[in-house]
Amino acid sequence: MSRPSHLAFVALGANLAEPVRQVRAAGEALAGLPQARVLRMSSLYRTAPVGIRGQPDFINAVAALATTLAPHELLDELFVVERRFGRRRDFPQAPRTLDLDLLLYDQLLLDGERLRLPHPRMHLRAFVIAPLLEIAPDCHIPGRGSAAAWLPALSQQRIERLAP
Ligand code: PH2
Ligand code: MG
Ligand code: MG
Repeated sequence: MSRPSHLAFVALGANLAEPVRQVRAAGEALAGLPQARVLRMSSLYRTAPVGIRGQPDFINAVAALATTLAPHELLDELFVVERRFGRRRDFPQAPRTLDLDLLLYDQLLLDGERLRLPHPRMHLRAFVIAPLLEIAPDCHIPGRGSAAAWLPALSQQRIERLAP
């Protein structure tokens, strides 16, 4: 019997080594994941670093996936892609060639050691909410309400949509 399909949202981010190229290539890597299909990919956004100082701007995007993978299986696949892109974890929030964060998996609430869903800070980050709304304007964040309602509070965060 085939496994049911789930809707997952993944945030892509990079601020090292030609980040535009990294994020574009990461979108293609997501398309190559087993048991997952990219439904939508947002534009790329140039964004000021949040919560860290003295780092280059990021390139961010959000992808919507249909997947038959369970949340932890999907997380493992995202780590595989990060490693393939040369991600090292020197210290928390070190500059990165590629960061893939699982934001949402259906409307699942999860509070595990390895994985918390929804991503606990996603609603506070313009670099997540703006691309998310581009591909899912009606998106609801479990426990947080509509994603659109958070955007006005994030207007101080510098973010610029790049031309395709
Ligand atoms: N990721 C972080 C911390 N700060 N800032 C921006 N603009 N974009 C990111 O992807 C980002 C960040 C931790 O993963
Ligand atoms: Mg992150
Ligand atoms: Mg991460």
